[in-house]
Amino acid sequence: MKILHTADLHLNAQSFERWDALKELADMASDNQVSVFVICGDLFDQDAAVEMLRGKLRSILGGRTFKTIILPGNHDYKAYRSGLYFGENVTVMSDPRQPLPLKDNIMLWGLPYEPLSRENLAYRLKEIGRLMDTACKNLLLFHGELLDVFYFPPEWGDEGDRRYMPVQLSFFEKIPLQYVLAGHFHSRYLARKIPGGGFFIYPGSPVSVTRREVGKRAANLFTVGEEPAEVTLNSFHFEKFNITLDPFTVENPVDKLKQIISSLHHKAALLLEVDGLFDGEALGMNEQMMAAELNKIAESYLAAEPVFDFLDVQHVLKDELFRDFDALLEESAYEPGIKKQAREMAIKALRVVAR
Ligand SMILES: [Mn+2]
Repeated sequence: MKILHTADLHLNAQSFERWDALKELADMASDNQVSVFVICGDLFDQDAAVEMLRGKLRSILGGRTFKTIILPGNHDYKAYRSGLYFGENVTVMSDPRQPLPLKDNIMLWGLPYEPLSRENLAYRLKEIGRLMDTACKNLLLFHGELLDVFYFPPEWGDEGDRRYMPVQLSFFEKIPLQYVLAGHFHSRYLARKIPGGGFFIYPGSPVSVTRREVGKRAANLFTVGEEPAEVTLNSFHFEKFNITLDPFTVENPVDKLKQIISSLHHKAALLLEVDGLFDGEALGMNEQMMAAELNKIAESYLAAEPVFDFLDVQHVLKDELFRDFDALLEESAYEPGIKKQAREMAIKALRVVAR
């Protein structure tokens, strides 16, 4: 039995690219003859959105050959009041003690988000574990933080510094389950083995929600009984590039930027940073021209104002003081790497006095 696993779509009324991502996932589930499509939390950006967006959701998930299972996350757990209709074949997992039996002896369990401490959560998991039949293949849907792997708040979405359903891999060790299908971790796809057997998988957000989610997005498309597997999506995402200028190479940053843009995914938005030092005379450009030129090329691909932190140091390169220093440095026996560092330090220092 095939399952497609995602989380953290953060649907709202404004961000159309997130709806496109949902559509892409649903089509992927159909094309791959998936039996179940699971969304492990934060399908909606906020509780209030659900009432407005249910109809649109039904139009994408309704009439499909697969079942869709939704787990409430920390952003939307208050929204799923009982009786809400999301479409034929769409189920919300709202009771941690009530599994959903699927074919081939597969049992789906869901732990909807609730503000639990680490200790209470460990207890809750033990309790669910006792209800599981070891003759079945048990899968748990979960939305929260895996403390073993990442403890670094920027890797989650916009969450502040609270802890959300914090677990450790060891919590699952003695529970008879084969997979923990998780959500909440946005940065990227991540799969870990649970000691004692089974996998814990974060698929990463399927569409960039914050600018920290850079690079192509992914999902987990796997067959029950086999290893989880990352699939790459063609959804909207941010791409971050940094160009560092070097006054001693002839490569023009304008050409480099053209290269970057020509290989940019059609749904990517660019975050650009250009820093370093350049020889304006050699390139025939001053700082203003450099900024204008780079802006002109990148303009229609930029997600935000580019960060330009470069300096034209042609006046230093021509200064007698620097040339004397550079000649002495050349004669010295230092490694090329050290020479390069020393040269840059000299340029930065001499900027202040060079004429
Ligand atoms: Mn979340």
